[in-house]
Amino acid sequence: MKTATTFAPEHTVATVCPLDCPDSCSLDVTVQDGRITSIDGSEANPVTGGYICAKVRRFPERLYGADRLLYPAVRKGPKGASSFSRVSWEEALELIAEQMLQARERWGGESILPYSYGGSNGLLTQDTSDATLFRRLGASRLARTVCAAPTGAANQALYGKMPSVSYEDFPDARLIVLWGANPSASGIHLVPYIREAQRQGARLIVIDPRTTPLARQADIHLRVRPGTDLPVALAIHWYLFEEGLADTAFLAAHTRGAERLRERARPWTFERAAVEAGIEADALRAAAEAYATTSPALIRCGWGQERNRNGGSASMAILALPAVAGKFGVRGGGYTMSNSASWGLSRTWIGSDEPATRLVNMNHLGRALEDGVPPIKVLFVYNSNAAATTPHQALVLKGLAREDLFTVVFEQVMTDTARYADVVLPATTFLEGYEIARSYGTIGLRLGKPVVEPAGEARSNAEVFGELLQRVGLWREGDSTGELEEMLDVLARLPEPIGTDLRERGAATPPNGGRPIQFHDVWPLTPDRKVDLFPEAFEAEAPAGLYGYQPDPATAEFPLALITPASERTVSSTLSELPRPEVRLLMHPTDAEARGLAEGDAVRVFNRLGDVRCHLAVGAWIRPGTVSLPKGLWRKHTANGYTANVLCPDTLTDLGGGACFNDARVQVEKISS
Ligand SMILES: Nc1nc2c(c(=O)[nH]1)N[C@H]1C(S)=C(S)[C@@H](COP(=O)(O)OP(=O)(O)OC[C@H]3O[C@@H](n4cnc5c(=O)[nH]c(N)nc54)[C@H](O)[C@@H]3O)O[C@H]1N2
Ligand SMILES: Nc1nc2c(c(=O)[nH]1)N[C@H]1C(S)=C(S)[C@@H](COP(=O)(O)OP(=O)(O)OC[C@H]3O[C@@H](n4cnc5c(=O)[nH]c(N)nc54)[C@H](O)[C@@H]3O)O[C@H]1N2
Ligand code: SF4
Ligand SMILES: [Mo]
Repeated sequence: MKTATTFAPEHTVATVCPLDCPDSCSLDVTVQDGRITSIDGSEANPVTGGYICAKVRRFPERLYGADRLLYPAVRKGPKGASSFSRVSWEEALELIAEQMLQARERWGGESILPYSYGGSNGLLTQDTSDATLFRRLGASRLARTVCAAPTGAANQALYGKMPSVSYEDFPDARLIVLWGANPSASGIHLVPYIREAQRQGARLIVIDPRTTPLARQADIHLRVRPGTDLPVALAIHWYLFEEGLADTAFLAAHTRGAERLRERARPWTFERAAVEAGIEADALRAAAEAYATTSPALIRCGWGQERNRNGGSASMAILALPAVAGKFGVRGGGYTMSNSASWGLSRTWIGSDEPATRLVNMNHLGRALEDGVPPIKVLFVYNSNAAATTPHQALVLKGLAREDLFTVVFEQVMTDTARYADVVLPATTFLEGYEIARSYGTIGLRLGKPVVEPAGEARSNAEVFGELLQRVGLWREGDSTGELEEMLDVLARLPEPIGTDLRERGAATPPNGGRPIQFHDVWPLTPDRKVDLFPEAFEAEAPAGLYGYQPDPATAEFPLALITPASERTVSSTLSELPRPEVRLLMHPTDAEARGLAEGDAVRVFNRLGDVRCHLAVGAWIRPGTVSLPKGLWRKHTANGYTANVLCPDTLTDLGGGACFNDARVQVEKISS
């Protein structure tokens, strides 16, 4: 089926950006002679407001670049050498079907592991026919935990993922707390709303180990040591409770567990928390006072604070603050967390029931490939660049190099993971197919449509998984075939009027105009409709108990915390194929001086898991004791072919089984370049 129709020589097509970014921009895409010449923001979505990020403006370079995968291919050289011969789709799919069936026959369905995460991040390209295929095969299941597992668990346990404050309501806040979030890179359309609030007199508090662009504009910047948000948040709770500033009426009416939270907060005086976090106790007190005494007060909770051993309890303690301080019920008050659950959609379109097969935590990909029982014999990677984005990279690469592993990588470009494939399959981008984009910053649901014909022989996920279902003999009457049919099928299964709105207008109308006031328009979706400030079920799961603090893993040998924040050049590792300025490790001047290092030095960043070789940038915009490399690098970006993930442990967060990327502790030394 051809997806795009024949167009006039130059015209503009309206669509939406579905990438893993909270903003979900509406786009105007200009096409000339069947090729995209430019991509810009449109006014269709007021939050987009006619502008987009530089990353997606460059997307045509991905579409038509040298790294784009155009044909199916099979490996001809050693694993990882990126040497392939072109084959037909027929041959490629037949080979994959045969390998999956053989593995299932010999080792059981669990020897097949599907691996996927962000990708195009919409409702069509994941958890549709792919889920049907792997469920019917009885494949191992994947716990999607590289991101948002701890914040998701916290938000679910406390509030049942109640819809949260949308960007448009930030100007109503008199105090904004940006906690582990850097919208200047990771969701740029929030920034003007924060600036507008500031123009109207709002104060800004930023809690981040780096002096981010908004930290520079903040009234208070708590430059915390990574992983110490839990003591900081608990100290604010303790202050609220002890000073009589907790909203006792709200707590009595709408919450349970407040006393248990209060108990756990008790040890955390400002002084003690400040020592742990490496900040001034007075600054912490000032932040707590401002929060307690200002309304509307709004916390934008990001993901920076979740990626460590305390990430679950920390996120929980942060999200509990507006309940204890009584900040709900007014526009511009409450919290903002992921809004992806705010439509209340359950994926009823996945046909088959989920089997109770082995569940592999995706942060343990390396371990699973090393010693899984039964062994993993077929790895099917799509919507992910696992070799670059998963912790304990050395173990992941070792697993991918296994001669007895059959790896399929279904991708748009030749990523670090695709290089290890036995079969590579070319995928369409969101500009060449349909997608249902669900925003997670604002509350939005929009239909993306094909703007141009697929490049080369690229196919959509729906087509490929649909065809594989047939080839393994698991296709059933009623299963959709092809992308258009799958899209219509999903639209038909969405609750009305969402499906009709998307079909007819390309956008669904969100409840409450997309701007819910928490505890006025929306309420917790917990079983008893109350905020559960002490979700008992987690008490046993968390190694130090709920709200229990696990100390910094730094040692004398590896004293520096390595963090990997989102960069403005990529979305995760998507677009990393494009040229960028040389990547450097950022270090504070005092740390550089202590090691006799200077700007531009060739350095080795190392710990027991591996090392990264690159050059050094020295700057005071990171706190002492912490160093930083950008998230989303590819192996080509460093001198020795490893990214930060070679230094990141595959340990899990206290709650939710999330990734501990920011628990990497390292040392840095000079090398002769
Ligand atoms: N341009 C761009 N946009 C993106 C992405 C991208 O890669 N590039 N990724 C997308 C995805 S997948 C996600 S999940 C979101 C992430 O969105 P954000 O959470 O905003 O991004 P991060 O850079 O992961 O983390 C935010 C900040 O947390 C700080 N930080 C690190 N460790 C800690 C800590 O222990 N405590 C505190 N308080 N702060 C800490 C970092 O310095 C950083 O400035 O962004 C999305 N948007
Ligand atoms: N060290 C460190 N590592 C991190 C993080 C960190 O902060 N520090 N952040 C983590 C976070 S927040 C996240 S979300 C993960 C993201 O990790 P990944 O999910 O691996 O994200 P990407 O690197 O963006 O890879 C997505 C891939 O899907 C492909 N793709 C896009 N659309 C489609 C499609 O329709 N079909 C198919 N078949 N493929 C498609 C893209 O080309 C891209 O290569 O990374 C995590 N890794
Ligand atoms: S990546 Fe984010 S900011 Fe950029 S176009 Fe997509 S939704 Fe907008
Ligand atoms: Mo993410």
